[in-house]
Amino acid sequence: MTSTDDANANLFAVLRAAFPSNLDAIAVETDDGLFYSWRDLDRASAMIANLLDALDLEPGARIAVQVEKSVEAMVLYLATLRAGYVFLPLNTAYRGAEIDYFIGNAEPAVVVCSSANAAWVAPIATAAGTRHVFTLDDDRTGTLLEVAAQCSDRHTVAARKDDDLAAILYTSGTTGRSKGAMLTHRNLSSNAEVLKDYWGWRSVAEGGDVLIHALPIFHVHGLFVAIHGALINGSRMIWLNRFDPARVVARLPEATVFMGVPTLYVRMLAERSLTKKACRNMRLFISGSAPLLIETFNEWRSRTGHTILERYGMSETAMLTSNPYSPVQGARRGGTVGFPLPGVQLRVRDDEGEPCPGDEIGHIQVDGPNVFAGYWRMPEKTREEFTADGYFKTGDVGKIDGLGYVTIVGRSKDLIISGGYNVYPAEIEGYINDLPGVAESAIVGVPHGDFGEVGVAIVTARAGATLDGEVILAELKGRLANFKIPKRCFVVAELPRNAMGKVQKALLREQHQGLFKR
Ligand code: MLC
Ligand code: AMP
Repeated sequence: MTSTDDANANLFAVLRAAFPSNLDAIAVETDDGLFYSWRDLDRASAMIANLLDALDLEPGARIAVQVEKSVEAMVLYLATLRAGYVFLPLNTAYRGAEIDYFIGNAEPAVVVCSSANAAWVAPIATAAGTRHVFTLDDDRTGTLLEVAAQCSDRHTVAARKDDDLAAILYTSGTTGRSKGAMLTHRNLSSNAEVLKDYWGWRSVAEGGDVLIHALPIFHVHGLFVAIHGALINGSRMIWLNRFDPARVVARLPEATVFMGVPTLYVRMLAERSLTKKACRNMRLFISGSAPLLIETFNEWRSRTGHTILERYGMSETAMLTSNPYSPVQGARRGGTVGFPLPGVQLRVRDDEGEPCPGDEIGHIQVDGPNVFAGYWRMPEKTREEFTADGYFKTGDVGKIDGLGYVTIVGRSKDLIISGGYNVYPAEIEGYINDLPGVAESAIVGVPHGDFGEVGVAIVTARAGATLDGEVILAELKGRLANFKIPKRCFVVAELPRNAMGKVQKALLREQHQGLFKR
């Protein structure tokens, strides 16, 4: 629901209003046996919000956070919203050069990192002008909690308007450096409200839902779709700090909703304990962030009796489409991402920007209250990514059939999605090309049974130099997040090129597509 003039559009206020009336009920139960009530979430977020307020930060200050997953890390997110600042989550896999760029670009007033990383993160933050560095670990320790323990557990939610920023999510780019997608309170709350209805979340009076939360909380899927989904429905969460397929399957009988990227489903299918009986109380399995193979969709249905609901979204837009929840709206069709969500306008255009006739394939463009406010300090880039009439160019290629189902058939952006994480070849090629003896390189995505798709590097040497693929990969480790490291590296005499001199990535993909057969 969007706010009226006198209502507070702060997303925290929207989520807080949905807490159940019994604040002593359990809100989060961790897999290692800790219980947090709704009152705990309220009080702990108030304490951290008071800590932030006491720092006297400027309006719109960014709070950058690179910490291991924990309930306290989620509370830090809620506290940032509550105090009206801008949350900037960072993947825990990012290393020095990556963090240096994000902190330098976003200029956060506060950085929160794990104590294990503080020795290298704090100097980067200080050099970028960050005034406050705190630590937070996944065992409820760290300076953030020590200071917050001194703060009051009462806090008035900061008043924010629809278009005020709530979060910045960095997404890599096909060229150049990462861009910070600016998301407003309205972007996030409108999406949460729509999904609440669309996915049929059950109120406490209807028996309530229980979500198993097993995703990382530094991306849209785990941070927004899953956490907002549970909170805005007053639903309990079973919380795993790390995805462990056996533990998720063991907790399924107590749960009703699960969200995962396709790799999570593939790994759960490898568990013999995954049976119809284990899923007897489940209401809904949701998949997204990467294409779900039809084999996985079918195997899941025959093993569990449940049909996975696949949906499609992006950092810049939160959720865009979803297969139907209710059979009245239609069947859940494997291989499609369903219908545009209520309020989302989605269209398919050809290379010239003209409408694609019938169900022809073209570029997916979107508009709606969920579409972001632009890239942080990149007005030019923002302009390039929107059409003249205000639609965002997703970079995904797809089609809409006669019934309205959207299918994603590829991407116009040179992107590999590996286990739900985005890897941009241009970024990795840049690092490889800087290594001594390298003439040039190409990274292509090839099918992989576990991660869906993984990167493979094909490299050529400068005249007189001798290269070793294993040594190149070892060089990349430590500089780049581990999920970006190509799974194989081949040294070849030359890269195949077309008549225009462009590297033929399609040919390289074809040559290497059998490397990681299921
Ligand atoms: C880990 N590795 C990966 C990888 N994850 N490599 C490629 N792709 C990945 N996704 C590396 C590890 O560092 C390790 O390398 C080796 O691969 C084996 O790791 P593992 O132990 O099997 O990995 P694990 O820690 O279990 O992590 C796998 C995973 C994780 C699937 C649980 O990747 C994950 O949580 N993915 C979810 C991502 C997600 O939430 N995406 C949402 C984006 S939002 P080495 O060298 O150390 O041995 C979005 C919008 C939307 O896209 O629509 O939702
Ligand atoms: P991110 O930038 O990390 O938010 O990733 C967004 C991208 O993930 C989208 O542009 C799509 O390419 C991809 N994506 C998300 N959901 C799906 C899905 N269900 N099927 C295929 N691709 C998806």
